Amino acid sequence: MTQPVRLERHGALALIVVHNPPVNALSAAVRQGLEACLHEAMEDADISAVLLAADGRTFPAGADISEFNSPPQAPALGDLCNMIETSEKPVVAALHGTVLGGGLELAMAAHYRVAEETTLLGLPEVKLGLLPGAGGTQRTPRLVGIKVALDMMLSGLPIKAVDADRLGLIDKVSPLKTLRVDAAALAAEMRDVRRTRDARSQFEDGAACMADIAARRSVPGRPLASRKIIDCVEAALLVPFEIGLDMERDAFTECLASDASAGLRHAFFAERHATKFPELAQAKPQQVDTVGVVGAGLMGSGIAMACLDAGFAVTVVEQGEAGVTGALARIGALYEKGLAKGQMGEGALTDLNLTTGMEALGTADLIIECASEDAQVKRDIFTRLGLVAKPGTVLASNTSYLDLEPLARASGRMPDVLALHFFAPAHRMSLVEIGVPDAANAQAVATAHGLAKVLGKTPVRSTAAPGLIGNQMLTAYRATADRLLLRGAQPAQVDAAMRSFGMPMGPYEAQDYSGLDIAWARRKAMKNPDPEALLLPDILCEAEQFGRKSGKGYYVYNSEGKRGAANPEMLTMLAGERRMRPLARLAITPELIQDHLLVALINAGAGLLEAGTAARPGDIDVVMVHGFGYPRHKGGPMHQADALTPFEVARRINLYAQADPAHWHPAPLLSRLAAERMRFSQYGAAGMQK
Ligand code: 3H9
Repeated sequence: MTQPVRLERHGALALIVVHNPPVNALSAAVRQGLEACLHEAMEDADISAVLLAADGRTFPAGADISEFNSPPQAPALGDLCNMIETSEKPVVAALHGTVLGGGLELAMAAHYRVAEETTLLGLPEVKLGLLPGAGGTQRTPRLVGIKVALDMMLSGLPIKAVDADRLGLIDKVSPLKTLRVDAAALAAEMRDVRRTRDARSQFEDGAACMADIAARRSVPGRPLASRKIIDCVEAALLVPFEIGLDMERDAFTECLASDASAGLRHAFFAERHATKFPELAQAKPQQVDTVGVVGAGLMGSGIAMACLDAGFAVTVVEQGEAGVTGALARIGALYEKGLAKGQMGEGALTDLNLTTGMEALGTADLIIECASEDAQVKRDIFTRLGLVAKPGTVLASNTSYLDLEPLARASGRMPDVLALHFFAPAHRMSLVEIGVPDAANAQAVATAHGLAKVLGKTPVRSTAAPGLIGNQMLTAYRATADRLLLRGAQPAQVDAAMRSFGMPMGPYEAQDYSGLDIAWARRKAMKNPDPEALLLPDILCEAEQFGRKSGKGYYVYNSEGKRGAANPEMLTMLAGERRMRPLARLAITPELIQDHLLVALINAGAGLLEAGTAARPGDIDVVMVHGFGYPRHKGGPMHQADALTPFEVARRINLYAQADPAHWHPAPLLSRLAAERMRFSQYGAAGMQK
């Protein structure tokens, strides 16, 4: 078995190499290997200098995040850094790839640093609800100053090698392919050690440093990790190095134990697991050069823009000259906006072909239908696509609610049809749900997955069940919010409670924003409408109060679309419906609203898992975070379910069901997990059959 760390002797130079694919994370085995190799190099009289490097795609990209849920194992990364820094023999770090977190801390403890020109260097711990915990808060400001150190740690964003060189984070930039040679030459040249802990020149203007710290501290609402970063950086300025390290260790331990860090770490791994589709092991994606888009309304133009921006040639088919002109205006506006904000490259529209003729899609490798949510319209489009698309073209629908099977049948190409469900605005939102019908072939799925990755999106697999994962979750969330309205809550109370929970918008402001008529059209087309559903949204639509676009909905809006108070007519309608349907009133509080909506989401998620619509609880969390702005630091509803325990969630739902049995139906899987005292994360694992 390959050792995760090896020592090679090159004359008087000890080359210590980390080999722990894929990203050389500093796991316990790597730390133990580093410690052993460092000892060996230090004790060997024939060795005069040490070069730290890594195989593969990167110098360590940080501590091994998967170890953070278990008790720490020796040696601590911080102790290794101290060992390197206090070495009497010069230690040079040869950096490439993404030198992040603990990897950069290791490098900063070395006496000299050389980085390949394409290297990115950063301290992204804050994105995991943490702060650098191996001396980073003390060494970074000593090397680059308080301002840059705080910028790096509070944003978590990496900097380029050339900037790191200019700022003093590294000593030399090396051209591609010559890194180890250049670093070895530096190691041979440097006779002295230069310890970062002794550097004070960045702190000469103490008053300016303190002013910078005070300015950062005055920003309200900073999360725990950010506050601790500021405290520790201040300590770097004010207290001896060792005391600063102690403060950092305590702060790291506190952050590691926080719910926010647990949620963010869960999100990190859930995102990576979600993109692993079983089809990727069965088939390779087809080459996609040209994407076809049928229908360029709001969604279609966003999708077209995202594809153009990613470098695809895009053929958009619209109806009639007016359709083409409208599409051009919408795509053009997105392009201009993106260009002005520096989010888009110039010339992205060069590869756009706007037409009214479906035949133009004959050269497309993947076609996304984005017509209105009308089953007949979509069926007709798929019939045409079956005739014009070249063999093997992936035929995707952006629908989430409609049954895919009739569309696939209409095309005559069942294996090529799937759902590619983008979220609005499609060129910005990071989620794409891929709805996979039973008949879809693996290559079509792999190709759709490949497209989503090239677009920089997070693809999540769902079966093709109507609503996929996201809209089934949304339906449950809204239905429970509606139930609370019948039981005494006002829409504005629900919205305020969910904003303070961390959602970007409450459910009613969100519906007003996107337009109440969309869901109304869907309800009217439903074969079996829910007899318990709130009638208020239908009553509003019948009164042509569709939300922001018509000036009235749950709220009133001024001529610029700015939201005002609750719509008094809506309140009268709601009061009327409550009289017609007397349900036991609840003592409404923000906590009660938040709890009802959270357990409703968990219950719906349990149903999706049992139905097989979602493969993993984490997939549901990724959909909620990326599709609906669910607060990332909470991890997602299924992560929260495990933190509460399914037993507790089931207890609450059963309690709510006693008061309102027509609405609450505990999902069988939730009840089973509760009875067996198990968690969602164990679902499907050994001991529990799906
Ligand atoms: C830290 O360092 C704390 C210290 O200050 C103090 C300690 C005391 N650990 O993203 P990818 C896995 S906190 C474990 O798909 P990419 C990842 O799960 C850490 N595993 O590739 C995936 O596994 P799988 C600070 C990790 O090319 C595989 O590697 N560092 C870690 O798109 C490939 O990942 C960070 O926060 C890790 N640290 O992006 C950096 N990193 O294939 C976090 C990755 O089984 N990592 N994996 O699903 C990243 O930002 C990206 O992974 C990176 C590569 C840019 C490195």
